[in-house]
Amino acid sequence: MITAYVALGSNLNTPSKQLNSALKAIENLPQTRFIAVSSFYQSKPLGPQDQPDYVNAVAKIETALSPLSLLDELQRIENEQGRVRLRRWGERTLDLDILLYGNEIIQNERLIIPHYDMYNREFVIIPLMEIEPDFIFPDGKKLAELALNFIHHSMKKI
Ligand code: ROI
Repeated sequence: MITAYVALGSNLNTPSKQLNSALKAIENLPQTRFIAVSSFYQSKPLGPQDQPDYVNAVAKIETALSPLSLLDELQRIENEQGRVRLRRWGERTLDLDILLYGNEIIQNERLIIPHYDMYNREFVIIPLMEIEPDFIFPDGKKLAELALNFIHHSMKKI
């Protein structure tokens, strides 16, 4: 079993409901054990500001699925929850991104792991910090050090 972290985000159609039903679907994934989820955070949009605030969280799982099978399953969940994405960097019903998959570095046309921009996103780093404060990234960076960049973050736990 490989430990993986999944970022959840939504800013349409009652975001916290979207996250809750995605978490139920993640709990039911084949060959996968659900370990933990962070609090839900309300965050200002990264991208165009004329869109609703997001709700974000990070989940920890253990899985025997390959990275691409896990991606397929997460995309299925996005689609089953009626995913809409109105524009690039714009509002969406549900985003499920694989942040990390063990210590693997993956550069595939469908999948880049670690997530290419996770170090810069407070709505990823702060929830991850909540569930894994001692985490060290595959490149040796310490999560706790990155989190110092966001100590004055404006996200509210909801
Ligand atoms: N902004 C926030 N706050 N949270 C997200 O999950 C999120 N997801 C996105 C973009 C459009 C980049 N902005 C976001 O995909």
